[in-house]
Order: sequence, then structure tokens, then C-alpha cells
Amino acid sequence: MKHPLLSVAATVAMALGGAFSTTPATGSTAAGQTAQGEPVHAVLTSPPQVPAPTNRKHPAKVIVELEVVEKEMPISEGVTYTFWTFGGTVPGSFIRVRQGDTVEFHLKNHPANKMPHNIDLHGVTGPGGGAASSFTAPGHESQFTFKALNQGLYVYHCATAPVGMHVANGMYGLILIEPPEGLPPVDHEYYVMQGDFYTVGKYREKGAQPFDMEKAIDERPTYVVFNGAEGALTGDKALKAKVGERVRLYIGNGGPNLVSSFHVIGEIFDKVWFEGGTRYQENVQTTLIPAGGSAIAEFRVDVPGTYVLVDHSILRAFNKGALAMLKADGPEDKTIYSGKEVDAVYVGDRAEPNLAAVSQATAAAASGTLTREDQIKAGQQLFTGTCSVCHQANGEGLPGVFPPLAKSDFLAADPKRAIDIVLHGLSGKVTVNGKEFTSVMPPMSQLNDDEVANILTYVLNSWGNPGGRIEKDEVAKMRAQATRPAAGGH
Ligand code: HEC
Ligand SMILES: [Cu+2]
Repeated sequence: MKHPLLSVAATVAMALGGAFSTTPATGSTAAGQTAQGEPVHAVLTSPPQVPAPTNRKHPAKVIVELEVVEKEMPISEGVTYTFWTFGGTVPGSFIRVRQGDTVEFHLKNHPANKMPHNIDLHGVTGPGGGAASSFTAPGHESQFTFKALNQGLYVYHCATAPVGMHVANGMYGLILIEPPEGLPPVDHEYYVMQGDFYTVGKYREKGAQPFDMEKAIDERPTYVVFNGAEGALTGDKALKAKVGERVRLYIGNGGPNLVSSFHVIGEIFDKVWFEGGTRYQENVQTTLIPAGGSAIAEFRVDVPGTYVLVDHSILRAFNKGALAMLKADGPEDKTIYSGKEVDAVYVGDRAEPNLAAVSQATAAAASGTLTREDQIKAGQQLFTGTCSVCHQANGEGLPGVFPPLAKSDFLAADPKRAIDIVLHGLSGKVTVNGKEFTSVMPPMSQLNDDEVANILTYVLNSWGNPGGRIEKDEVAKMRAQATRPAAGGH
């Protein structure tokens, strides 16, 4: 209030605000509404489920009870991470209320937890979005009440210091504040939220992985995933729909650092309520979701198949985990799409949900009981989607383009040389089984030492190759000797 005249003008504008408002979408009309009827207990859901519409024609008092749970869960096959969660899942429980509702919010911090937490809901009008009123020590509960003034899809997150660490550990979720008339009905509503994670170990390095604050500050995530884990929504856990059905995705981005270029491979969004707001855009390929932001995307499934949800910053999808699936059953429509379904090559090892043998092999390696058979099984699963892309699943390669690994005399002549080929790639002329190849194999430097050892042991013991075994230490030694840049080719 520096200037008296300005402050008078502001007061007048505020007083007139309600009267001028013609659209029910803004907050001011909801401000005067009072809760009617008995208080309602909000039904919260775990991702990817979304609570049913409120189907209410009047504002109500809604009681929300959310518990913070710190727990170790898988972040990738054979990799665990200690997540801090709202409701036991990452992202946290989905909350659904109606514009004009009065929300009595209870935040509980489980007594077994180690850290204090609070909650900042972006759908709350008030200091800190509730954070200032919800600081809660382990074994305690806080309560505050807010009016849901503005409709929209809002992120909520923990805002306890160090905020970045709390968010990086998975402390975020979505709250939908429905417009008074509700949203148009659809066949399926799903809850998908992206997050970036920072572990001390490399991508897919097995075991319990601690948080790496330095990587987080540098914004160099080890994992970028949907719904808290690589593979949370692939294979048997894929989202489902049938041809002809309408699907609505409530998509959030918890960050803490990255912006998401959200895309569904093979679909076009009929509508996107961009930024989780009131208006929608139509016919969208990729929608940008800021950290701490959201979008609602809707599409009709016209042909059957597997649709792949990705962050189109595409290395995040194929090398950091930001890949989910929606599987649609139903009759084909050749007038829309001709066929050849599920591109296993495109989707890579995520097409096969089962990487269990890989973690078994890692566990066996840790306990010193790793057998050649363990390695072969793990290697087979890793070969799919990595080497099979070029050398084919049966190891036969493609004539004139990719040399065979099956009965390869080149491989048999010096099996250890294959370690170098996988780590650093191969180019120039090679002769395999009497046929010349002058092509380029890129370095597979994203694979860790275990993975290279297992894949090569599998190759050596398949398709009539001479057998034998490659050990992790041999790979480590070869990697350390590298004079060429790991991903440079040449
Ligand atoms: C992007 C395609 C591609 C991928 C993926 C790929 N390779 Fe290759 N690979 C090639 C090409 C091309 C050559 C021949 C290079 C040349 O002409 O100099 C080759 C050569 C080889 C050779 C030596 C020749 C032979 O047939 O014995 C081995 C061994 C080999 N690859 C193993 C692997 C393994 C194991 C993987 C998975 C970790 C893999 N490759 C992934 C394309 C690929
Ligand atoms: Cu927290």
C-alpha cells in the first residue's frame, strides 16, 4: 500500500470483481458458496486409478485424510529406492472434489517415518497452499480447511526443507477440482504422473539405491519414470481400453527438475486441457507439462494395439524409463490402419515385462553363487530389445546388413573381443562366415558390466556357438582400458 490512490483503486476493483465475472470458471463465484448437506469423506485412489466423479450439484464439506508413508519400493527391476509418499504410492493418492467445496484436510505422518512433512496444494488459495498450516512431525496429524475456489487439475507436493529432496523422493500427486457441472463422461479415466529420480548408482544398477543430492542439483536424473517406477505401467500393468472407447488421462509432472514433452505414440489427443486449466486445445500430438504442472488429455481409441506413453525427450523414454503403455483390444479397422501390431523393436525390452531373471542373476552374483545358467537366462532377456533389434531374436542377423551371431566364426575366433565390440562398437570391414559386412555397430555403452557379461554369455551359449562364459570383471577391465570415448563411435 505505497500509494493511497492505487490502494483505493484496488479495493474498488476487488469489490466489483464478483459482479463482473461472467464465467463460472474463475474463483470469485465459488467464494460465496457455502457447503450443503452432510460432510462427505473423499475417496482417494492409488495411481493409475481415478476416483469416480463427485456427481454433486451443490458444494459440500469434504473431509480428506492423507497419510505420509516412507517406504522402500522398486524403481526398476531389481532396484529399490526409499520413497517418501502421500498415501503409500508415487504419485500420491488422487483427490477429487468439486469447485465450491470446503475441504477439511487431515495430513498424518506415520509414526514409523523419520522426517517431518507438509503439503502444498496448488489448488489452494492461501499462504503456501496449505504448507504453512500442515507441518507435521512423525506420529502427528495436522488439519486445515480451504475452499476450492478454482476448478482445474492441480499438483500437490511436500514443501518441507530441503524441498527438492522431498519432491525428488516422490512427494507429489494430483487433486482435481471439478467444474460445478462436472466433466463430460468418458469410458476410462487414468492417473499418470511423471517424475525424475536421482540415484547414486547408474541406471538399472541393482540393489537398494540411495538418493544423490549432487545429481539432483545438477539436474542429471538417473531415472525419469511414470508412476514412480520403470515398468509401473507396462506389460501386465499396462493401462487398458477397448476400441471405440474414450480415454481421459490426468497427467501430472512432479519434477522436481524436468519439463515433460508428453506424447502417446500412435495417438492424437482429441482434446488437451493444457496446463490443467479451463480451456482445451484440439488435435494435439505432444503437450508440454511443466514441473509442478498438469494436463488433461482425451482421445478415442480407433484401432487395437499397444500405445506407448513417453516423454518425447526421447532418451528419457528409452534410456531412463519414461515409458508406459495403453493396450487396446478390439476389432481392427484396416481403413484407419493396416496392421502389423506391437512394434517390439521400437518398444525394446519393455515389450517383454519380465526381466526377473536379470535381478536373479544380480542377486546370485552378489552372493557369489552366479552360475553360467543364471547368466544365460538373464542375458536372453537383455538380448531382446537390445541386440535383437539388429542381429534378430534368432541371432541370424540380416543378410548384407547385420552379421549373424549364430555360428559366427568371427565370434568363435576370439570371444573376448566381443566385449570390446559391445562396449565400443564396431565399424569397417568384417568377414563373418565368408560374407563381408561394412557397416557400423554403435557402442552399447548404456549397458552396465553385469549386463554385457550376461548378454555375451547368452550369445556364446546359443545357436550353435562354442559356449563359455564372460565375467563381469572382464568387462570392467575392458571398459577401464577404453581410450576411445565411450559413446563417440569413430
Ligand atoms: C544397431 C544395430 C546393432 C545392434 C543393436 C547391435 N549390433 Fe552387433 N553388429 C552390428 C553391425 C552392423 C555389425 C558389423 C559391423 C561392421 O560391419 O563393422 C555388428 C557386429 C557384431 C559382432 C561381430 C560380428 C559377428 O557377427 O560376430 C558381434 C559379436 C556383435 N555385433 C554383438 C552384438 C551384441 C552382443 C549386441 C547387443 C549388446 C549387438 N551386437 C548389438 C549391428 C548391431
Ligand atoms: Cu516431505
